Amino acid sequence: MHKIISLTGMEILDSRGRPTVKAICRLESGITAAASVPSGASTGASEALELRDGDPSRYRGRGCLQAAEVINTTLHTALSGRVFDTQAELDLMLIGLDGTQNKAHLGANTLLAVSIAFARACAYEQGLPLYSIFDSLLPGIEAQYMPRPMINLFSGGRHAGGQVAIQDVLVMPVSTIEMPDLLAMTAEVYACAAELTQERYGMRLLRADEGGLAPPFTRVENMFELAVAAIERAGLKPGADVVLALDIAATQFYADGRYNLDERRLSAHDFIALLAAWRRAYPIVSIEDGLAEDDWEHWPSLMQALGGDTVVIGDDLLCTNPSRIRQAAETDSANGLLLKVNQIGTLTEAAESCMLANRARWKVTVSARSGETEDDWLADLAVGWAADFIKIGSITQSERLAKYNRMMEIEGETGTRMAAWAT
Ligand code: 2PG
Ligand code: MG
Repeated sequence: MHKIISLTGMEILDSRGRPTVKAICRLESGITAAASVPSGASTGASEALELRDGDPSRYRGRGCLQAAEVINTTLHTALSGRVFDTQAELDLMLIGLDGTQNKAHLGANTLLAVSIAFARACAYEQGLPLYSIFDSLLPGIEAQYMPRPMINLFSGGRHAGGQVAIQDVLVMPVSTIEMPDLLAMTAEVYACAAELTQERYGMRLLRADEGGLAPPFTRVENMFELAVAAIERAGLKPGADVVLALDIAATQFYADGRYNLDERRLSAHDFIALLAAWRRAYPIVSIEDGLAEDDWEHWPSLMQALGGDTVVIGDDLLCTNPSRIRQAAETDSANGLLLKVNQIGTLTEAAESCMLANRARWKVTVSARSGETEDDWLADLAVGWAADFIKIGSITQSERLAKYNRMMEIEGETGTRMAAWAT
């Protein structure tokens, strides 16, 4: 039983210097907890909507003063003085108060900030770590292992000004089961990649939104070659010590039925063949958004070509939305869910998405957004929901490191390790 006494909203700034929302939840016991929400750049068309002010004279329309006001007035008035036994009770009330399919009325940013602030307040009240509270939202899920991080190395697309079409090349150290080793290996690969960038492109380092490196690659393949070279320079073996994961974010370069990659204009069929060729040529283990979000017709072919030995992840395709996940499972369009809680707007709905992915025996990757805050709840969520992977961004910049550091804390506290990597 948790009685809310007050809700407070604030506009704060995210890692891109753009406004986002923080909520503070106070319970009758005097316990107070806050939570901040992130925001994407390569957003899926089916994502729940953020409430933004739209006043062009302030943050180019991106202000969140109205969102803060919704928490201070509408949500505070409706929820304070009420008792909630479970997170689901609170979330259902938030969903009901909004009353739309895509949170267009009150905003997914306001609702999620309150949803998570309440979860954290409940954790404090019971003297439990936040991951235990998240764990209790998904009954039957035992967090046996820590999620394995896939870590941003190079960026293009919407995260780096579009110098190359593909959005992210990530590295995933696999020859360790401990976070401190994994981060040390990644730091070395990142340092080697930075040196190589300087040698080959003769430029000072430019960082993308998630802290990845963003040299002026002229072809997509240069990204993979440089990633492999960086792994080798770090004294590690590509494929055995460190593997690659890709976020193609294909929606961003799809138009009129064609995938427009540098000078290439490919049909879905040819693009799938190209992805399969990359998969053979480089140590790639997972491919996210390999096709556009509405190219449902071709996702089953992508799965047939790659699904046997590759995690075929839907991000914009699925938008953490239970109905899209059901559709993808029925049509065998993916075998991996990218789970971003703010794509749907409450913890309870995201938990349903996670449960559906588990039921379909998919791999689950809990993911940050390209615009993040210093809040670290994402690490607890990934652990509590027993995700296979966690995607936070590069190992630079405090909005990312807050989560990596929290992962190390949880590993230390619980003694849980990552599952040994099976090839
Ligand atoms: C993605 C995310 C995180 P954004 O596409 O997976 O990398 O990006 O938050 O911009 O949607
Ligand atoms: Mg993505």
